[in-house]
Amino acid sequence: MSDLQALKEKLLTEVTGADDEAAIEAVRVNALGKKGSISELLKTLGTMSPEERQTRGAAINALKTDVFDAITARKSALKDAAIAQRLARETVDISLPVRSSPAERGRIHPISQIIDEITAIFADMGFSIAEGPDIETDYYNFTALNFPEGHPAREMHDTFFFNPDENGERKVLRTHTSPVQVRTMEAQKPPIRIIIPGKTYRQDSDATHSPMFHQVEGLVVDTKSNVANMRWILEEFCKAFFEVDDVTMRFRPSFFPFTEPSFEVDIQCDRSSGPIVKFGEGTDWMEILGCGMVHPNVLRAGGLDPDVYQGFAWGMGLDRIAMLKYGMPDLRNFFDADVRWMSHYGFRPLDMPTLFGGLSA
Ligand code: 2NM
Repeated sequence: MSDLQALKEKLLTEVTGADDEAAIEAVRVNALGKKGSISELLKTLGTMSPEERQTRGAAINALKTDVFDAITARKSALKDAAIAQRLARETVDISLPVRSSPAERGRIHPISQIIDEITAIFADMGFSIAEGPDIETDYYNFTALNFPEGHPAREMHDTFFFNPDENGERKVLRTHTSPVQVRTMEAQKPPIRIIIPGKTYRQDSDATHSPMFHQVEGLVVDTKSNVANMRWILEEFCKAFFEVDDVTMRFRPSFFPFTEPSFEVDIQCDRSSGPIVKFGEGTDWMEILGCGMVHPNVLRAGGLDPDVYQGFAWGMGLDRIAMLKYGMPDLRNFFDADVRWMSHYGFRPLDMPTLFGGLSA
């Protein structure tokens, strides 16, 4: 076998043996590159006699063409194979469900949900939302609300007091949202129809009490506001909030410094069927809110003449109501920031409570 024949067989074996694009490129460089075996042979053409060039020269050129064609064919086959392999590897199953977006996975805390529900109900009755600071002065938290200086209720409320400032003034964490009512009366003329959702603070901590809790209070002031108006509003609220057609309510006489007369309101319910209470009917009563006609001293503190204006107000704690409405057994879970609890008890962010679309459906 001639040396050219032997080289051809060696190179063609290498071509067949190259099993990826890098390997075939290496074969090409070794044969046809600047210092490749065939390139070296081609360099000898110049030293040949014309006869030799006709036979051996033609044979070298034929070898070059055969090897080049073999490399080109192998290269293109390997390239096709690489593409086919990649297509197989990167196959996407478009029938798989889409992974949910953060906006779909996020959850609304039950307290935020309750506030949104209550806001939707009162907004429908023409109420606005009012807000105020969590850190209050003694004046707005107590004095303006008809708690006299030294009145035991100031201590009864288990208030969180700040250290006195340079003027000797002792700020408090508000024990109710009622200071906002006084601020609103100072700032705007009647008719006033507001609700005030917000955080409130008292020194109290167990399975049903947290030192930070939530309230919604309401205030209506006009020239002829009366207990009958208040009763209707609270009844409409309860029907909408507990999502029932009828509620039986009971108004018991009570006492608050800021209202006279004052009432505690119970709603009829049925606790016989487990942790989720049925509201509106049954044989049990459950206290849900306090209310009353705004005391003349409070109207005066708000800059209103009690001979011209009368008002009624109410307040309810949200945390216990949320526990009962949604069957959550322990209040402390509300503030644990536990994602598992939130994904179970939380609400979908795009299901906003409305009266026409359903509050908590
Ligand atoms: C309650 C119960 C009864 C109340 C009264 C006032 C104000 F400032 F207008 F006088 N705001 N909130 C009130 C009345 C709050 O919570 C149980």
